[in-house]
Amino acid sequence: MSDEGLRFPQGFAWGVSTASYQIEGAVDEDGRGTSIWDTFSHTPGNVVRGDTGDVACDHYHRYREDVALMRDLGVDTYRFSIAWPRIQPTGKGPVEQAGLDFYRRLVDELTDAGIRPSVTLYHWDLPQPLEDAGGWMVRDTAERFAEYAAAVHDALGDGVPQWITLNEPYCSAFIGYADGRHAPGRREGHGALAAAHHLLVGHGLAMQALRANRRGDETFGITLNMNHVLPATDAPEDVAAARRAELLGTRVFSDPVLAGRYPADEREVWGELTDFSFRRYGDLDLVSAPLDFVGLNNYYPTYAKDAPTVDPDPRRRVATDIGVVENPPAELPRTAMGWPVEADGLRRLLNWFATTYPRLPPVYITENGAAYPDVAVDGRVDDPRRVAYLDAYIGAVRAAVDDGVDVRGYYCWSFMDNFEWALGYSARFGLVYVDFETQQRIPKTSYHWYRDRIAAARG
Ligand code: IFM
Repeated sequence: MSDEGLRFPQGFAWGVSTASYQIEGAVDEDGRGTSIWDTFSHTPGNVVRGDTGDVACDHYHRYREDVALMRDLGVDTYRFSIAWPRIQPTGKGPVEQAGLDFYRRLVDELTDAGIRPSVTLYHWDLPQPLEDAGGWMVRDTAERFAEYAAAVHDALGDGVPQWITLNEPYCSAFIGYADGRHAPGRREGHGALAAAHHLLVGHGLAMQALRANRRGDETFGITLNMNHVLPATDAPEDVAAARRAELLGTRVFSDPVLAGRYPADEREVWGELTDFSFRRYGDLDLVSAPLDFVGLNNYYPTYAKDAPTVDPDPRRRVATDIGVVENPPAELPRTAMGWPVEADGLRRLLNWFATTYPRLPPVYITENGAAYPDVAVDGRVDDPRRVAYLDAYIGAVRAAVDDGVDVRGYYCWSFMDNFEWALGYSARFGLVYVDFETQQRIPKTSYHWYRDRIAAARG
């Protein structure tokens, strides 16, 4: 490709992403409380090989080495999350200064390295005492979240230009409270929809608190995970299945936040499970207050096929059991997660996003990347499939920018291999390989490639 074809608009932000429980370790240090992921991962049968985040990448102690690697990578920005139980060990009440001090050291280290911090306030590590009191199924958790958000912003607001309230509320609500494959591991029907709503209320309340205390030119937003959805075939039942998949995977969150409406078809799909009585007058205004940006996490497209619901009895059916299976074209390659690789899906998604929501604020791709079974040989890790994946997806972002979508930045998931939730350490997404026995970091071929790609994009 010509040099011109590789360029991105001036000021486009290049970054890498991680999340607290996936990398930090040090779960018992400096007054940190227990999160739902500590409990979940320590419960036999929940995580592959019984892995936990107890040590993870030991980033809590090695953050200086990690920031030095980011500096050499040449990124503009680093997206990380704050562990709520480090700040409020029980999820409410006074803050734990030692926890805040860690993040202050990290923010300072990044700033000294010329890297802008981007903070996600909630990337799934809910304090366990809040879960014991009902978790996201109860509204009180949303109120506690806003208090916590305000406390973190008070302490770090002067050093952090970008703030994200929630990461992927879909996963918190539906994988956590419907499928039960993620913490807190519950299988609720009605409850998962209430959890989805309370997460959005938490976002709205936190936005209010953050905006009220804006220090300068910080920007505030939310990150949603979304796939572009197509029917697997032209059959009318698959077209209808695609609409349901889009509702569950995307519009449950994006319609209230970006259009100030609840999805029109939600009652048709879930009316038997819930009367939506957990919603209060005024919630939509709260949830849809303007954002400075929206973060979008995308890895693959969804090809939806109609299928019978797993449980024919609506009283037992979980909210994700909507009669859809994923059925991508067989010719698409897959990552180690089994996810189909099709970069054009990201371009389609960005165009769909901009067309569906005319009030769409600037977009950041806050996560995109791929897991492959990397191995270290003689101190080197060669990962050509990740390079090809990133090359194609970054190309798709550039194409969407050319289409007129206002995309302002791209964060690769992930900076380094880490604890991939229920898959433990078995799925590697990093640009940097981590030997979990020795904690040695080895920049992969993709790390060097990304450094060069960023330089070419800047021109
Ligand atoms: O590792 C996760 C991350 O925590 C949230 N988004 C998807 C990633 C890959 O599964």
